[in-house]
Amino acid sequence: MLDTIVALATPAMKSAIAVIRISGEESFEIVSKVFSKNLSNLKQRDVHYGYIKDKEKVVDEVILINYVKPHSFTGENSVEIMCHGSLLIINEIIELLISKGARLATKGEFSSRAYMNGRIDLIQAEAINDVINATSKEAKALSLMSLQGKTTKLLTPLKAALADLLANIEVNIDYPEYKDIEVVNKDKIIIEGEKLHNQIKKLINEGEEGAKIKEGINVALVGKPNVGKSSLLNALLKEDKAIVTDVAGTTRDIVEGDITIKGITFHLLDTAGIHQSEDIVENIGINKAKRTIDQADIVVLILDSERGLDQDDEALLNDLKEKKPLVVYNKMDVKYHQGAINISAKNHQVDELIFALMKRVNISDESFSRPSLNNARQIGLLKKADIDILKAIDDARSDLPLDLVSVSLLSSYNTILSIIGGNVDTDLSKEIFARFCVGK
Ligand SMILES: Nc1nc2c(ncn2[C@@H]2O[C@H](COP(=O)(O)OP(=O)(O)OP(=O)(O)O)[C@@H](O)[C@H]2O)c(=O)[nH]1
Ligand SMILES: [Mg+2]
Repeated sequence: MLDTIVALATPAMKSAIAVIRISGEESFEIVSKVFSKNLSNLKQRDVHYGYIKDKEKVVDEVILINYVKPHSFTGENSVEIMCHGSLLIINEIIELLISKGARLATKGEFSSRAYMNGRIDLIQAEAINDVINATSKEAKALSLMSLQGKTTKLLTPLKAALADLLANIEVNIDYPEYKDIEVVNKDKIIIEGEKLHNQIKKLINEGEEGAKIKEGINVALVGKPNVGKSSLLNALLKEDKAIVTDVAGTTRDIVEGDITIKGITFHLLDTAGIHQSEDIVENIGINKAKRTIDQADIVVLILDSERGLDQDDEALLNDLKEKKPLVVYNKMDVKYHQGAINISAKNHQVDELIFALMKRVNISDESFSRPSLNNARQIGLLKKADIDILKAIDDARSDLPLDLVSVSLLSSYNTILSIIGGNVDTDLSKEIFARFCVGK
């Protein structure tokens, strides 16, 4: 039997109400030992009013809800105690519950129990965190779709098509006498394989779009010293965050800030001016800037309109070639460069850059309202599943025997399943038996 666990579900700070959560087989018994009412024999969900007591001493007046398994978040008997939000009271109640047999929950343990008890799949478990951590309402909306199971459903047709194909191959090999069965040959595998490959590719593309909305875009502001990188950061943030001076080499550390435009969060990273320097401290900053460039999704290379392109700019342009930087002329109040992106950071005129950034991100409107498999784990597994499908198509083209081709298909199926977190063995046999009366 698993331990009964307890944890504070609301932030550990002073508030009007706090919620303490208990889950596990003995939840009702343990809470009954400290509550003014006996909950041991409860058969359905209910709300109770009463007192938490330490022997005869009243600790707090509370409302609690009991959930009877399997109808709770974790799938176990659970109790939520709503007490007054004083840290003293919260600690006293939790300590009391521990003294009566509960154990402090580890991080994510309630969700992991929900997953183990089949209340949620892995995609939903990940979504819980994403909903809590979302920094824009668009990102939250996407995560909420995953939590509601809409994202999991994206995999249903893929799973079914793969299971169909696998089941057909299996039956063709093992039960050749079975007459009703569709013949699976090399051509069929190639045709079905291509369809699967296209479906997965679409999911990957949509996932990558969703990831941009959910995770945001890292934008590095780079350039030689004094071109106005920090001024640009401040203008975009509409805040005096970074130090701006006319001394070259002002910025040393990375200065960060977020802006959200039309639902897309940009993580802006102001960097040290890059040039040949003898200064030890400045060089540390320049190295940090170079690392920031490597990790950026978009690099904005800022040039000084007045000074024009010089050797330092040319060197940077050359180093950044692979990153395809957005090249921006700052200080347009001094000089305007026709045909280029012009801004004036100092005067907060940055529209042309914002327009170019949005164009570069290029997210379709549907991406905001469409469920997608959009975290690194999900996208990585989709890519792995795709590689196996392509291998199966290749194997079929090379006339490999069906049972060998099906090895890659099965691997792809298992990978798809592991995105949801299903049990591979039972799942495929269930799929097969659902389709055929083999072995009846
Ligand atoms: N005329 C004009 N001056 C600007 C503009 N933007 C920035 N400056 C000036 O350029 C100088 C350098 O600005 P910063 O923002 O500190 O430049 P930086 O690129 O961050 O410089 P480092 O941190 O030293 O690499 C300051 O004197 C700014 O006031 C602009 O749009 N027009
Ligand atoms: Mg600076």
